[in-house]
Amino acid sequence: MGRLGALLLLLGALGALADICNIPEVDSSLVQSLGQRLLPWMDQLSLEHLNPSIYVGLRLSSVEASTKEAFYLHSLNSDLRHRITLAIRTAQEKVLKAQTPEGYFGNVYSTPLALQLLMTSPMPGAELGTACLNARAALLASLQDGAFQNALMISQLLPVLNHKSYVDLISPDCLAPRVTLEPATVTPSLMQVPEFIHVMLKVPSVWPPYRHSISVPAGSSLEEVLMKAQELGGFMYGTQASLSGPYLTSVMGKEVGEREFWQLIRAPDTPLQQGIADYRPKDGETIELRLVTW
Ligand code: B12
Repeated sequence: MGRLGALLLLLGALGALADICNIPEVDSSLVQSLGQRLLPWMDQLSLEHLNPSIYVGLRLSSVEASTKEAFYLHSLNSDLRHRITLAIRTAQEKVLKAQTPEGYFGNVYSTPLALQLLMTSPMPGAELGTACLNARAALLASLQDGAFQNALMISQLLPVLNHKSYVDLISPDCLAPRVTLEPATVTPSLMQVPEFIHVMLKVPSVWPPYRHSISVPAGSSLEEVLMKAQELGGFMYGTQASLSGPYLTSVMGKEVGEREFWQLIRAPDTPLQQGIADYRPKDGETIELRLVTW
């Protein structure tokens, strides 16, 4: 037997092992009488009675409610655009209220998604255009400052800079020309002795409280500071992978409990806007890891 024969035999054997969920045919009069029970419901077209599941259930069956069906769909659609418009308007108003004097909606990292929402529909009577222009200017300034290093954050910003939002996924323009990306070229720096910085790392909420000055090459991330502290001894930490990067879950063996998290603070009391992998402390900074509830 050749290789092909062996492969077919193997696939056949696997197929024989596989089982499927098969519902044998049900008496059609039973299906019809079940469908008939929905008919009176399809006459109830008030907002509180309209139910998308009724329409979907019928459409995915072998029975139909003739003209009632089209009318029901029409009523559902008008109710749903109304509800969605209301929900979008409420969310848009909240986002606009959260604009900071610099132009961000919330902070720099919530602004891309906020802009995607604001782009989806016009708002009568609101200064939407100016608000979006201010947010765009603030984002571009942050982008130039190197604030966008996190893959998730970049992925939320890219559509905005291309005048797109997730709503465009409904009918993507697959034929629109796109530029092929090439990896960025990094010019190797001349052999330089790395400059070292000192970061004070403190964890007051454990006993005995931890407080040490950690020396790392300039440009290191907070995660590299934590690694160095662990390497030096007397400090321990643990992380969990997430879509935003490594999430700090334990410090000095203390795992977070229900609704608790290890907050990253720049002393005296500024919560960081980036995670341990992205935040790069400056020389002389004090970083506190604080166990808090949310
Ligand atoms: C809910 C939330 C939290 C909750 C998470 C609790 C929970 N178990 O649900 C709490 C309040 C604990 C939290 C903490 C922090 N958060 Co938060 N958080 C969010 C939020 C609103 C939603 C995340 C989510 O549910 N995603 C959806 C699920 C499906 O994806 P996921 O990957 O499984 O989600 C997990 C991770 O996102 C993780 N997580 C939450 N926040 C952060 C932050 C970082 C840096 C990392 C790596 C992981 C992480 O918790 C989620 C649930 O397990 C986002 C905003 C957003 N739009 O994404 C901000 C957001 C991700 N958080 C942010 C920040 C900065 C933090 C903190 C670093 C704040 C601080 N100074 O301590 C800490 C994390 C510290 C640490 N221990 O590593 C920023 C990240 C910005 C960036 N540049 O990456 C965001 C985007 C908010 C913002 N606009 O500033 N956060």
